[in-house]
Amino acid sequence: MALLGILKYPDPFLKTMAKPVESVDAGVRALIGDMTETMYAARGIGLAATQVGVDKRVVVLDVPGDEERRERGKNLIALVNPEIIEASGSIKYEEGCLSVPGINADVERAARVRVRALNGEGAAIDIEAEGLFAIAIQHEIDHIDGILFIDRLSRLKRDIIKRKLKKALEAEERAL
Ligand code: GNR
Ligand code: NI
Repeated sequence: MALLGILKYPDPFLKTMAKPVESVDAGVRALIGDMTETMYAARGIGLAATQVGVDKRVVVLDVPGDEERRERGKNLIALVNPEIIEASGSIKYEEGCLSVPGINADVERAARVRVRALNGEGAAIDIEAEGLFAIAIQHEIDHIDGILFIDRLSRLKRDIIKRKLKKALEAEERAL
């Protein structure tokens, strides 16, 4: 397994619409393993292949439940070619993203989703999600569609965040 680099905004690759996986072969399983290791190293609850520069429809998630302490691997799941087949309700949650470091903002999404996908073994699965799990699934599917959570904010909020990110990037460049 290997740690992968996580692309950061404004890397243009983050806008890539990823391609469906044709078969969950050894290469895809290796990608899932590397993405899982990278997600844990970055202390994320999810990671999409697009964020590590791979244009395949693959995401990994490990979202802790309500009561349990964060136990690594307990809720680990890989989703290949995930599709939301039902969505209902609405929930607002303060999101963050490993590709947009230092920024948090409220995003409104469906409160419950039903998702069809292949798992890491290539088996068809159908899962129902709510709460933070549902939010994270939608956030990751957005990534493989080339969408960042800041793209879901109002124009005004997005522009303020973009200005802040641009200033942070310039300060970083001056420090070099
Ligand atoms: O680690 C993450 N936490 C998070 C919190 C609220 C909503 C979405 C997320 S996903 C994020 C990791 C990430 O950027 N995945 O793409
Ligand atoms: Ni993200």
